Amino acid sequence: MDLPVLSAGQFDLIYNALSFGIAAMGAAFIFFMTARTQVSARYRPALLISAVVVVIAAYHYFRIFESWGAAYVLEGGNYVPSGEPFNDAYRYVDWLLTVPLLLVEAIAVLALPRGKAGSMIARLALAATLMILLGYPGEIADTNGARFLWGTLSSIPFVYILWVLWGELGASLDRQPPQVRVLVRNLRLLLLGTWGVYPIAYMAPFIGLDGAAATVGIQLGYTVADVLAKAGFGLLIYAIAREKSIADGDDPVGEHTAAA
Ligand code: RET
Repeated sequence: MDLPVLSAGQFDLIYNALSFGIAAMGAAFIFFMTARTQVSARYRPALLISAVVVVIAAYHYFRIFESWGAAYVLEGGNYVPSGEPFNDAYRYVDWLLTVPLLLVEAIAVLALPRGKAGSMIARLALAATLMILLGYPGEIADTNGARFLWGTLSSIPFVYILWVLWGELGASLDRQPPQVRVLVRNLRLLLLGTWGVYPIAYMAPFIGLDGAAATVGIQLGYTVADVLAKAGFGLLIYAIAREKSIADGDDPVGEHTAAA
């Protein structure tokens, strides 16, 4: 899409949201790396994956932030396109790398037998790749018609992923220790609530928003959803890993096992 002219407020909103994205992902990286010692060895890989996801995101947010700054110049109180393109591909490359990793984390929580987990990861990762690759041509399309077509195609694997995860996370509740159940329920809601924001933000141009408002809606929506889907999701995974360590009688911090 061609970049629209933005008011100073609109430009700054996105500028600050992207800057917040860098800070949030960077801080989450430090947290996940240090929190690894608070869960038993079984759950450390999950925290490492969270750390990898947010560090990949911190890098991409830095690149998106730089690209956003270069794409506009201040002219007469408004921000007008500088002629340098804004590179939205950073987001899609980020998703290509991070969404499969998030799926691995979600599936790890299910505590499935090894063989079943492997095949589910393969199917969902393939669907996620299709979802992202089909969405990109729509993101950069010049017409709303093309945007709609690619968006619809991308929604097919999207619905499939959420359908499978929602069902499997629900079915796993019986296998979880009681104090973990509420966390897994919250994880399921967070998943649906944050993943659902992406297609809604993508649809901004269809719901009557003009060029400037649509651009702001898309960028703000993706950024908020990314912070919650990556850092927020990782925090819940951490909480689950911590509770499971305690339930397994293997709390490395010692507070709970000492009393037992
Ligand atoms: C697109 C295109 C329009 C249709 C749909 C989309 C879905 C994107 C999603 C992205 C999720 C990203 C995550 C990143 C976290 O690291 C591609 C916008 C359905 C669901 C979870």
